[in-house]
Amino acid sequence: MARLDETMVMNLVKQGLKMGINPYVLLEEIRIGTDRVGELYSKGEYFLSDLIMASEIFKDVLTLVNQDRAETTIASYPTVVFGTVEDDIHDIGKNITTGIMRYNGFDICDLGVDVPGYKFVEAVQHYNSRVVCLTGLITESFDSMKNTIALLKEAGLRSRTTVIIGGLVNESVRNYTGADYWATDCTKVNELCRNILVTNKRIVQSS
Ligand code: B12
Repeated sequence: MARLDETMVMNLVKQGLKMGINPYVLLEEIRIGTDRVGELYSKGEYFLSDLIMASEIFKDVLTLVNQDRAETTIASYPTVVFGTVEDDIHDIGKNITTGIMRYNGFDICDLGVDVPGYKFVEAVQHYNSRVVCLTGLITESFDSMKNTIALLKEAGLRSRTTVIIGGLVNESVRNYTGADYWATDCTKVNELCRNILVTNKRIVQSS
């Protein structure tokens, strides 16, 4: 993956599936590869096109792995509303995260990028969702996250929704925006959502 050799990645994944390796283990390997691509980009060894290429390979792997899983039962959880917040168009991480979540059986309503707060509110109302995931990578996105959460509160939805933020975020951003959780590791979100949705737990209450 770090060499961006799509043919080799696809062949290895096919081989792994044939050998009965848990597809999630394969996906995790690929994700670690995408992190390596990110590091090489940060060092100036890779270009933006390489990052985009990595996300395309990841998408193809997800398609392959999901085909293989067509026969298995997919657990049914309430729809998770996901989107990159207003003014922000970064979606590589969002696409990887939603891909992994879909693979894990979550039904995702992906609103796309540059999503105004009211669209999240409408989607939560429409799907009766209990989890909202917001992606943001630029400083301006923190205000958009805060605004989205304020609109959820205004609509009377905040107490029954858990808001998880991801991207270039940390505890201070979580605190500033009023979100319940933050995560930069997309694999953590599955466990988190399962806990919230299956056990009906809302661990941090902020409204
Ligand atoms: C790729 C990229 C772009 C691409 C985006 C392409 C695309 N389709 O996404 C393009 C070229 C379009 C772009 C544009 C801009 N960018 Co840009 N971009 C990046 C870059 C290089 C990589 C981001 C990325 O995709 N990383 C890889 C993914 C996999 O990581 P990730 O998004 O963090 O996602 C991971 C986790 O966070 C998690 N995750 C993601 N979302 C969620 C959500 C939840 C709920 C959870 C649990 C987890 C989760 O899952 C992923 C895997 O673990 C970063 C620099 C960097 N090193 O981060 C700058 C960066 C984010 N960009 C930056 C800037 C400034 C811009 C521009 C304003 C540039 C400009 N002057 O025009 C514009 C903004 C346009 C806009 N309005 O949004 C700055 C932001 C600085 C800041 N603090 O504001 C950065 C940090 C670069 C820098 N050092 O200056 N950018």
